[in-house]
Amino acid sequence: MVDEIRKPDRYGWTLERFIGERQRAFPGATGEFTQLFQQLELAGKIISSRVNQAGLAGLLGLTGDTNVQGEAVQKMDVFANNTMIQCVEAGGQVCVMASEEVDDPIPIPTRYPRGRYVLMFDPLDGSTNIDVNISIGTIFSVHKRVSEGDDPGLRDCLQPGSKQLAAGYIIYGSSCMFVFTSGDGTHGFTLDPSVGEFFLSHPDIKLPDRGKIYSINEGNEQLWDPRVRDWVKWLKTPDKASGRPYSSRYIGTMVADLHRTLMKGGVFAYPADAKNKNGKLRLLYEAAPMAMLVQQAGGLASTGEQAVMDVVPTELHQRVPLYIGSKLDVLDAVERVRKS
Ligand code: FBP
Repeated sequence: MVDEIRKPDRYGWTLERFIGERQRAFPGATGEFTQLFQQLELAGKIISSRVNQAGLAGLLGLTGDTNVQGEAVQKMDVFANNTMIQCVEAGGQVCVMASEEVDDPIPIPTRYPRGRYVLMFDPLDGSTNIDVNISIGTIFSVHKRVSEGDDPGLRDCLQPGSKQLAAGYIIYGSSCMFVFTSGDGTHGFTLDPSVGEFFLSHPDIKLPDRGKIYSINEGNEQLWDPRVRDWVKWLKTPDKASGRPYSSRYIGTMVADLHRTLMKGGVFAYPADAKNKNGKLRLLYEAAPMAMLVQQAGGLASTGEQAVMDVVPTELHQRVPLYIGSKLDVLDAVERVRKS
């Protein structure tokens, strides 16, 4: 099965066909999973087209509101958030959603059927880069419903990353790509706007065990724990044998920094610091989905103390420190920053 997929004709394998083929391999598959991905795909296409025209469509700039994270809300954040909800809520595959832009779990209107999946997402990651035409993205995580009865909600959202059925991101960059995993490798699809379809372009992405790039906001250096400072200093210290010094690359959009890390290897980090006691990135719809994607591509994701996928969430918008990327680079980081 996988070998056949590795040899696809690029223009023959759309995202929909790829997922459909896989679903057919599952006894009892109902097609609901494929339908959910069709809705995510549609949301990605709509957001991509609007991102490309944001300057013309009056969608740049702030709304004047502040979200649950205490961040100024961008007009495109609202557009992307509404688009995700509207593309998914009526399909009948999802029982509850959660978004970075919404305080509480998002119920499915009672006029629509509820399904067995839970969808959590960051509708537009990299808000600070929207207005300056730098790559941004949408991140999503899919779980199975755990609650029974008529009231799906927070309990269905607060599941560890290891329980994810699927995870992915859509990057709006020089090209628009849909990168996802459903636990059987990480695969990338590129949007051909002239056809309006995502085509398989990066089957079975694999990170090198060690990279040459480190990615961290060094502007926070003074706020870091001395162990983190020492680790970054170590990465910059020349040592031929271990390929140091590493090069520094930091875009400031997690999706874009992780996409580069998936393509080229290396390590991305957003540690805890004196200002962000638990780091900045959110567990359920940023760190956990990225952890599943990277692990399925042969890499690792740690909080510095434990695997990101093992963190049991207690709050919808909780944050975690993050060290993620090539296996050996993340192990080097953890060895140096670990407290316990
Ligand atoms: P949102 O834009 O979705 O709030 O995401 C947070 C984020 O922008 C990440 O994409 C990025 O990695 C990080 O914050 C950048 O933070 P900083 O500007 O502190 O380096």
